[in-house]
Amino acid sequence: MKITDAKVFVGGPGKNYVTLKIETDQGVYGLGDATLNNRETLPAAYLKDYLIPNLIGMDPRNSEDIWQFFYRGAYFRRGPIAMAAFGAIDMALWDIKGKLARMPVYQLLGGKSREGALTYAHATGADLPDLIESVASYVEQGYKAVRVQCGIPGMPSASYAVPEQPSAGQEYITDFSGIKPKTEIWETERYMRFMPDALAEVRAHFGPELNILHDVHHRLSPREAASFAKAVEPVGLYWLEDPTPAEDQNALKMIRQHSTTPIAIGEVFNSIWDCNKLIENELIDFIRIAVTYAGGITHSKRIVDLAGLHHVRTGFHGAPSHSPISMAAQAHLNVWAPNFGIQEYLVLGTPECAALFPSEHEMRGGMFFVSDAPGLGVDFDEGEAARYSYKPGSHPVVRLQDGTVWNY
Ligand code: CS2
Ligand code: MG
Repeated sequence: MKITDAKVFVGGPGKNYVTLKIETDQGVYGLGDATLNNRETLPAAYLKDYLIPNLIGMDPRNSEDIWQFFYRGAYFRRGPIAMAAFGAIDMALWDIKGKLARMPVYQLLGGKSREGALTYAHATGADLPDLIESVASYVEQGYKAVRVQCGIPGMPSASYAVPEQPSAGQEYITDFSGIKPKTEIWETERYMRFMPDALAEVRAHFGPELNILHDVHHRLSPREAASFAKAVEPVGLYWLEDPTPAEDQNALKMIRQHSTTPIAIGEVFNSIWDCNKLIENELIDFIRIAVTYAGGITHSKRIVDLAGLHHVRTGFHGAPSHSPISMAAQAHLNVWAPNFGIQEYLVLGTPECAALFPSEHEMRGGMFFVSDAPGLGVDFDEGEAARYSYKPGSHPVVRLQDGTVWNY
């Protein structure tokens, strides 16, 4: 069996999804997602210029060997661009494998450990009443877990993930006006004074059952993060995400020594070598990798297995930049993983998105249920894809009030 062709498409409704389609001499094809938010053309070029010419002629069933060939063969290993490109190939090969076996991918991983996967939504508010309204709307829809982000009084611009206008109903979004980013102003002291009380109010309002998550988005120093994690202990967070920038992994020791608030990290990691020490030293509680830029199912499964040995559960990244293909790959891992925790899930269910990526996977009552279709269970309509093309966009860049560049 041989790979005969592979194509890359960039574009989608409100997103620059990078979709890979691998074709074989047996008529079976596989789909993968290489979307690296706001850097989408790069994994696409890596695939087209370096990987696809080597892929043609390979046996698609040898997904492990193909992964090793690209990873070791590149010499310059790791990095989000390369790993997203390998990730898309790997997903597509598992898709093909499942279709050949006439089984959903979760069966090839070891079958179902649970029926559905707990997911969390993003609630945001320009202020606390606005946030409570946003959380309430998700609770009404049946969500049992919600990530909460709130505007900080007196902060000159909306903080991470908070819309500029109250009740604007918008997520933090990529700004598609071009590649020059907007500036967001950040003030740690105001955040530290306001946020623990705001989280306590959300807890008081919704009671003990709701799983409340919060994302610091890398903004604090180790000492500040330790103090914050301690201050929010009475709230009983499901997790505190990215309290410090993830490069300095010693910072996590400081947090651990001062608090038992569960810590989630890893959305910017792209290999097991970025998180093996954090996992082995049991400095985190949830690993936030994404199957896209952590090298696909093959490599992510290695990370999940290592995490399982150390009481670390999964909490895969599921920002809106993930296409339904990588969300499906994660859903198959989620129903299988013995150490599954939660899945970040943003509403992808627009009619345009469903038309581009038809699937029978189902989101119901805050849980994601994977379909029994063979492979990943998501298709890709090339006719629909022709409607879209790449649009340059950017995240904001963060500065302190004096102009110092800070962490987005
Ligand atoms: C965020 C991400 O979902 C999350 O937890 O931290 O959405 C992050 O801001 C984006 O993926 C960046 O592209
Ligand atoms: Mg995050």
